[in-house]
Order: sequence, then structure tokens, then C-alpha cells
Amino acid sequence: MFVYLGSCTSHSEQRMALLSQFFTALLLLLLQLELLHLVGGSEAAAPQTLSCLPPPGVPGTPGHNGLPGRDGRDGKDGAAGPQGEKGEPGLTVQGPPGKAGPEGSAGPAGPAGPAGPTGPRGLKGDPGLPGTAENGLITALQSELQTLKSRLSAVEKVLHFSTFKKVGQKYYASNGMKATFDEAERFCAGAGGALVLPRNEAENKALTAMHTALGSTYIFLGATDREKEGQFVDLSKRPLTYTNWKPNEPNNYKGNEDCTGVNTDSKWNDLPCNLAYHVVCEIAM
Ligand code: MAN
Ligand code: CA
Repeated sequence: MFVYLGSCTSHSEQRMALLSQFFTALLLLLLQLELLHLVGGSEAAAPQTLSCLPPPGVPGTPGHNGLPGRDGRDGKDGAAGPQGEKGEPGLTVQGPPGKAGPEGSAGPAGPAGPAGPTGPRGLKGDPGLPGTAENGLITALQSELQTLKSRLSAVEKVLHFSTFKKVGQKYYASNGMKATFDEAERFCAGAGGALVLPRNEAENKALTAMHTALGSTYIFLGATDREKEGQFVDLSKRPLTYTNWKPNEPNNYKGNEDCTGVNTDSKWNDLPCNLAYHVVCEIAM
């Protein structure tokens, strides 16, 4: 039984109405049970059959299925899914520039006496260059591009030689040729480099390795004292900052030694410029 209670009834009124419906139904049920007792005998009696009822009939056809029930409540939360893939690393970019600091105060007053009043405040300074992240990235990439261009250029020059060795920011390269000093100097310049001249011990040691590869005894170095006897200079006429002379060298033997060579022991000796010695060029990056 369903009774429409209306939207204007209070909660307690609704409860009262439901209770009264419930008790009415209960009363009807008890009345029916009492009728059965009156017909069927005392309470204590054993189970019985109502002899006054007619025999049961043939079972009827099954009823139709009922309507589907309402949806159940939502289930519990499922287990957490697997962890996602790690993201790509972000770009490193320069942040924006900070704000300009406050302007400095005027200088201290001069000594007491006839000095004038303190000068006016100075003009505001010019703003700095825009230090945006993009500008920082462009500068870094331009620098990297220059480095790569320089290295590629050196490697392309070295490709024309059969023997080469990298030392610091340069290559020492040779094709095993022997030549006079002037020929050697021209050859190296034409190859985009210069006749070799070690500037430190590491570079000098690299020439010992070239000796081993070339099977040479002397390699010409880019240093002469042609202009002033006893004063060795490089090919740009600058004084040498590193030397590794043998003992008692340079000796200008027979007054005819204005050029320089390095021996297999890595020591230097002044030699005749018109004799042919092995040629090694240095190719800078
Ligand atoms: C000797 C020394 C050197 C000189 C050579 C020339 O080894 O006198 O100083 O340069 O001969 O062959
Ligand atoms: Ca000598």
C-alpha cells in the first residue's frame, strides 16, 4: 500500500502516517489469524489440515519475470595503475635579468669651509642588455657552432695527410715528405697550416711520436735566426717562448745553420736551411 503524503507534510507527520498504516495492516493480519484459529481448533493442537477446504487445483502457469532491480551502489576503488614513463628532461634556459638595484646616494659632503652645496643626484644609468632565456640560448648555440666549424675545418685539412696526431687544440700532420726549410714553410702554408713549432713539452713530445711514425731523424721546426744570428724567432718573428736545445746548441756549425730541427730524442739543433728534412705541419682548430 502506498499513500502519497504530499510535499507540504513535515517529517513527524509522515512518520505518524506510516505508523498508523503499519498498525492497520497488523490488525488486519491478526484478525485473519484469529479467524483461522476459530475454525481450526486450539493453539496447542498438532499440525492439522483444514478438512473443510477443497482439494488443491492444478498449478497455474508461472508468472512473468519481474522488472530488473535498481542499480547497486558503486564498487570500491580499483588498485592503482602502473607508474607512467619518465618525462623528457627540460631545456636549460637562462632566467630573466633581475631588477635594477636602487640608485646610489650622492657622495659625501666636502670638507667644512667654503665648499659649495652637495651636488645634484646623478642621472639614472642605462639599462643592461635584455638577458632573456632565448638570448642566452642563442649565444650558447652560436658559440657551440663556432667550435664545431673550427674543428671540422681542421679535420678537413688533416684529411690530405697520411700521418697525423692530435695535440691540444691542434693537429700535427705529415705525408712523410722531406724538403728544404723554405719549401717546407710554403707547403704547410698551402695546406692551411704552418710549419710545426712546439709551444710546450706536450707538443714537443707529440713530435717524438711523429718521428716514430715517419722513421725520420730530424723534423724541421718553424724557427730561424736568419735576421739576427743567435736570436731565434718564430715565423711571425716573435721570440721563442719554449725551446728544448741539445747541450751546446745552437752552434751555427760552419756558419751555415740558421734553421731548426728536432731530433728523435726530442732535443733541438740548429741546421742548414738548404738541406732536406722531414716536414710536419701544425693545423690549428
Ligand atoms: C753535429 C753538430 C751540430 C750540427 C750537425 C750538422 O751534430 O755540430 O751542431 O748541427 O753536426 O750536421
Ligand atoms: Ca747545430
